[in-house]
Amino acid sequence: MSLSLEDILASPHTRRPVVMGILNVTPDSFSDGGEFLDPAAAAGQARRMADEGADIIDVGAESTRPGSRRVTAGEQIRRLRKALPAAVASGAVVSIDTTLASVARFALDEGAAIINDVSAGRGDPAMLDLAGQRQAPIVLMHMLGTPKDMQVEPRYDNVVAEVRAFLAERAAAAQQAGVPRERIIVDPGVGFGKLLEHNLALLAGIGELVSLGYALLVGPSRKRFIAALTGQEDPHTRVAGTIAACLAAWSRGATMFRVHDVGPLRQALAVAEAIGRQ
Ligand code: HH2
Repeated sequence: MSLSLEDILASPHTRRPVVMGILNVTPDSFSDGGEFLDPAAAAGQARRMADEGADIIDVGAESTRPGSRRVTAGEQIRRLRKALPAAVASGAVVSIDTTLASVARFALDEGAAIINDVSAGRGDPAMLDLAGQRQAPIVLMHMLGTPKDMQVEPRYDNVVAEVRAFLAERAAAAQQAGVPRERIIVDPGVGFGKLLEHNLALLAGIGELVSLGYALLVGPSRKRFIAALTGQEDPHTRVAGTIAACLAAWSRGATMFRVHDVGPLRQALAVAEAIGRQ
């Protein structure tokens, strides 16, 4: 059984791991672009991920891979029209992966419950106000620059301290806009303006981000840093590396995991959780 929204938000206290399955209705996502653009394929994938144990289905209609092009609100909504009801019908809680308030509003009206904003409310001045008005839980993610330029020489003096300060500031802005503290989820943004050393430092330093007191989500799924460590050039073959990153984050206090491969992570978490209970 997938968790309810309230159970999901309580995960930092209960330590029940929350798995967010990725549904990209895009032609150009880095690992699954074009696979689920067709409405029947999207519906099948939503059902499959829910069956495999996804608590949340994260539906996105714009790729944020390095160098990707922006997609207008109208085009995102067109892509979401069939995929969103299919995700809602899967029985899992649905989140909308967008930086545009008009797209998030459409998704909330269609049954989505969570906003996943990789710009942490900086992409659209109306986003945090929308989350506040609707009392919608919101994921605030760290990104250095924009998807267009984020991988061009990212630099930090202390990546963990800088990401921590950023997330604290954005969470305060969300609360200012009326989002209750317990409805804020923070995310270090693996791969968003980060070199290998930055991604590893952030995963190792998750405990310092957890100490902010918000639910913590990580999204290492199939990302490039795994290829840098293992030589796996095909993103579909990065499942084991994804699981290793999630378990490392879990052991340091993260409770929410955004992945493409729900079944394998669920199995790994079941074992890690059982050992942790001893
Ligand atoms: N990563 C991606 C997209 N959205 N949201 C959060 N909160 N955290 C992440 O790490 C994150 C995210 C990128 O991955 P993907 O959706 O697989 O690719 P694309 O952006 O190319 O669609």
